[in-house]
Amino acid sequence: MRKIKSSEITPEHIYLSRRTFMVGIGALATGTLLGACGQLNKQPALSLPEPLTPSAEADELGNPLNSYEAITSYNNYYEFSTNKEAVARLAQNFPTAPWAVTVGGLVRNPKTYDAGDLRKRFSVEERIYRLRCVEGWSMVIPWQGFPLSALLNEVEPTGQAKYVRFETIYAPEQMPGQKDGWYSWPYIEGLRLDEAMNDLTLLATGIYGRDLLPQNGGPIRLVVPWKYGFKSIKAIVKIDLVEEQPVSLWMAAAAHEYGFYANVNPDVPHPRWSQASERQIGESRRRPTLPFNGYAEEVAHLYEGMDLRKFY
Ligand SMILES: Nc1nc2c(c(=O)[nH]1)N[C@H]1C(S)=C(S)[C@@H](COP(=O)(O)O)O[C@H]1N2
Ligand SMILES: [Mo]
Repeated sequence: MRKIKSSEITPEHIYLSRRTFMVGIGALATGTLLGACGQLNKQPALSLPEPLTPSAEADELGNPLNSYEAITSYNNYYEFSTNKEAVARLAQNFPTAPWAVTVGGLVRNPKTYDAGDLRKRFSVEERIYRLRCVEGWSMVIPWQGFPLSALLNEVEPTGQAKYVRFETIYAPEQMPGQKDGWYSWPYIEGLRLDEAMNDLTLLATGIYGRDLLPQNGGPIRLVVPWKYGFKSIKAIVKIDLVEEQPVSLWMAAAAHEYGFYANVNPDVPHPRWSQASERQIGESRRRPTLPFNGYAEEVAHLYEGMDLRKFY
């Protein structure tokens, strides 16, 4: 895979001049250090499990799958680092078992599951999905997982439940990024109940036939393929059915830049950059971004009558 130049991407986190300044200085200092002692080249490659062969080599639109190596080495996971290429190493010893996932709130059958049991309880299938990051890059990933609707049907949301709220583990001793006071940890995300019940919405437990590695949000994470990647929250420990629209970590940090709905939409630019095109990691050309990331047929009906500009 071609190395990604940092100049090609617009980091999600640079929205504040103070922060831009600090990140700039940090990058400079690191660059000098690396230049002086060539540290980067000395680091041994992380050992990865052997990926299993997926059912297809491309998604339904013909886009090639990204390699297991690419998917597991270029990650957004602010609990570990804002440097995508540093996440895998920093997360490599993060313990993903045992792992409790508590499902509660406005449900008839609240329950705490072990993540390992979840994959036995619900039938895990392969789903090849495009992942589109709000920063303008994308990947095609063969996930293993089960529809979130299967879990929700088991806990039975009450008539009062309107939204689903997801919470990532809070473990600052193991996740150095959670000591960064700029963000309101833990990471929170949310979906409207009908979005959560849509068949595309997946709780993922694996990639390329292997258990999710920590850098990809192991042991269990959400995947909502028609929304920008930040909605696909990693390392989930809590799922609550609620009446009010949840406030996500990104809305708390910069509501005007990261809306609740965050449906992939080429016609609505991010306040600081266009969303009209994207680059699939591993390629150099840019391709046009598709409405709802190419899943309009499955999900556009969820937003009928809504002003999709307003609900960015
Ligand atoms: N808890 C948590 N979940 C997260 C993030 C994060 O920083 N923390 N980053 C999000 C973003 S911005 C993207 S693009 C995807 C990236 O998933 P990947 O690293 O598996 O490709 O995870 C999302 N889920
Ligand atoms: Mo992202």
